[in-house]
Amino acid sequence: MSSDPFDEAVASAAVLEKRTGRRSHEVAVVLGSGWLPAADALSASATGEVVEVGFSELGGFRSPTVPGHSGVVRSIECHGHPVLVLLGRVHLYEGHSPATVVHGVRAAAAAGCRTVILTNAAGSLNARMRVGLPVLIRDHLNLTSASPLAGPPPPEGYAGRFVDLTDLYSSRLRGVAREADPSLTEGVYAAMRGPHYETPAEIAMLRSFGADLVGMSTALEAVAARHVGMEVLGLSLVTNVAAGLGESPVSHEEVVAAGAAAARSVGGLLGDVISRL
Ligand code: 8IG
Repeated sequence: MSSDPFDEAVASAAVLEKRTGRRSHEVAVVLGSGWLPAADALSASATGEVVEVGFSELGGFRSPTVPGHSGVVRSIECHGHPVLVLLGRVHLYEGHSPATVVHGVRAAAAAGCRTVILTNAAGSLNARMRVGLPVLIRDHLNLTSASPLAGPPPPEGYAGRFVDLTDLYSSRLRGVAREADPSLTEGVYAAMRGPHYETPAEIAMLRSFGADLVGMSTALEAVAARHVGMEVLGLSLVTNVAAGLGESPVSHEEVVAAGAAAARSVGGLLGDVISRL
């Protein structure tokens, strides 16, 4: 296989076309920890055939090692839109390169998607953003020290590496999401490398930086999506209060449980947003 990540994405998209029988997809949804039950709620509302393809069949994908992340891509028809649902992602903290972390987003773009909905579970630094609530990402702080655009310049036919990130989390799409749910609030997402959670001092620092949410994903995928011209919507599900702000230590089990509890409502939200695209 070619070692160029953009070529690998095109190769994955070709397999997707063959296996799903759908020539092109319009929307990609990347599901983070806790969002798996929401994907099932979304798939249940799909019309037409639901096709699943394992990451291992697609080339360029790696199998997730985190509970709550399966490794399949689902192709569904949702409110007339062909949608690729990526169930599970991989993270820098699993030892992967930035290029591997964003492979799914680049493959979705190569498969025709012009819109990507990036979901994640996050800790909250803002008392208004309570456990169980979905929050729109308004902007991010990429504190991972990594970029999917580091390395050789992108090949011929792609934008250059110096990508503008103004309005990265599309204000238009945030407006669409608020039409679906007017109670949605917006916040700034701080992306950390992890996998350890923060110290209370680090959380105090992030608050002073203007962060409302903290997690270990999404930022690199958003940058890669913008680079290939996709419009990005980011949705965090608050699953814990950040370190030092709540009564209990942070645990991954609490993340998965909060996701399961919110599954139906956030699954409905995804479908509602897609129906308005
Ligand atoms: I869910 O509190 C989730 N992911 N870094 N800190 C970091 N990542 C997270 C947290 C958190 N909660």
